[in-house]
Amino acid sequence: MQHTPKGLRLHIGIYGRRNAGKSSLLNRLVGQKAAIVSATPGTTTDPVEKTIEFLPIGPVVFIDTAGIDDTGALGELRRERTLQAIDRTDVAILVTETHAWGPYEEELAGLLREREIPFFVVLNKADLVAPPADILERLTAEGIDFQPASALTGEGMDAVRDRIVQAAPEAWFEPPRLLGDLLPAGELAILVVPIDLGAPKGRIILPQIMAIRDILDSDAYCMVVKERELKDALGRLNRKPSLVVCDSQVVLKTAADTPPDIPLTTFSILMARFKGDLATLAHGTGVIERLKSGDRVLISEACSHHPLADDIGRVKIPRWLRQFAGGQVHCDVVAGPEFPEDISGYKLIVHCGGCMINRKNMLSRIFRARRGGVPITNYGMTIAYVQGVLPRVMAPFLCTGASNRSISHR
Ligand SMILES: Nc1nc2c(ncn2[C@@H]2O[C@H](COP(=O)(O)OP(=O)(O)OP(=O)(O)O)[C@@H](O)[C@H]2O)c(=O)[nH]1
Ligand SMILES: [Mg+2]
Repeated sequence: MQHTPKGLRLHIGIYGRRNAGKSSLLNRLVGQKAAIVSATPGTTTDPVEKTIEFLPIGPVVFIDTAGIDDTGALGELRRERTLQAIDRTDVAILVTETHAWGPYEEELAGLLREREIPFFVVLNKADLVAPPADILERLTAEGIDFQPASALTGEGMDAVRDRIVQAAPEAWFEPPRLLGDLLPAGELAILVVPIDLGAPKGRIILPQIMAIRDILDSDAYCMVVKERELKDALGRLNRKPSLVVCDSQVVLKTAADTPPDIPLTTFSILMARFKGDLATLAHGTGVIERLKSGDRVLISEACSHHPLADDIGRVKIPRWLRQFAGGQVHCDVVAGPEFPEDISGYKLIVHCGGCMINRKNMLSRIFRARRGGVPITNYGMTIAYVQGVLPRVMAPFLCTGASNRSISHR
């Protein structure tokens, strides 16, 4: 990631008056002394750039700037440099002391708005003075997001990081191909689509539709079969398919019916790569084997659907986990748009495929799990793991080198 060209990194600019704590904030965010901090106003003269890997966004450049309120002939030059830095800023952090919001901050907010650069305010030095109510009201009235924090004590820093992620444009979370990169033009894929009780009436589900579209975009083609017909379909072909993709629920049968030299994966695993971070989710499955009786697992679903009798998240996965642990595993199910704040105490998070949320949202959830030190995996990976076929369904990504990118670049 350190080799990512600067032009392909998200640029996060830090702006504000002299002495507001911009350089201190930079140092906190990058976890090292990248910029000089001192009580003398005007310490930072030229913009300081620091490139780092900032999860879940990926490679970023932080730009620390000179105070916008600098004076004198040199001060005017510094101010100019600061204003130039705005031109290369994708996300801005406006730093001010808690009680000091005024004309300079309004000017910066105006400039950022004018250029449609997403930004939020850090009300810094909250350890000294709590943000006054009138300033909070004013920011709220203007629709400006703010976060009280202290770059000195570290208070509020996680929230500042979350706000950077929220402010980052959607385009920075553009996904890799769903499967087109696994399938050369002119080649055939077989899609195994069971039509069971869970299948919606008269339709096939979104990941399957998306796969068909992506195959066509690759100038490749596909055959869609139910699991029962797969063997027969394979037998009729005079050339092997380049890829077989099946629904997780029939992965065991599909793996048995597909000769080992034909690459096989599941729709869930394609979606895990498309929506999230394949490597982290695959890594999370390692915990399943180590589960013990009494452990707690969080089952997280992004949407609230009406559970079926044999529901995957509520019935099947808890049952498998209990079998692995050889005893009671407490599974808490949370469903809906909110990912729980408190994940401490969980040994593992098993997330749904996330078909109803976007990549940015899914990556944020994975990031929160990582930050909380809780391994995370998803339904499709768990099913493949407990059925003993995870290495097989992950193999297509390992041999093509197409395994995972946490982000694609514009
Ligand atoms: N109490 C307290 N002091 C802080 C905080 N953040 C920064 N400071 C102090 O404020 C002073 C200025 O901090 P800097 O980080 O250099 O501020 P800056 O905005 O980069 O200043 P210039 O480079 O001069 O524009 C230093 O003495 C810091 O130690 C904070 O959250 N709380
Ligand atoms: Mg500074």
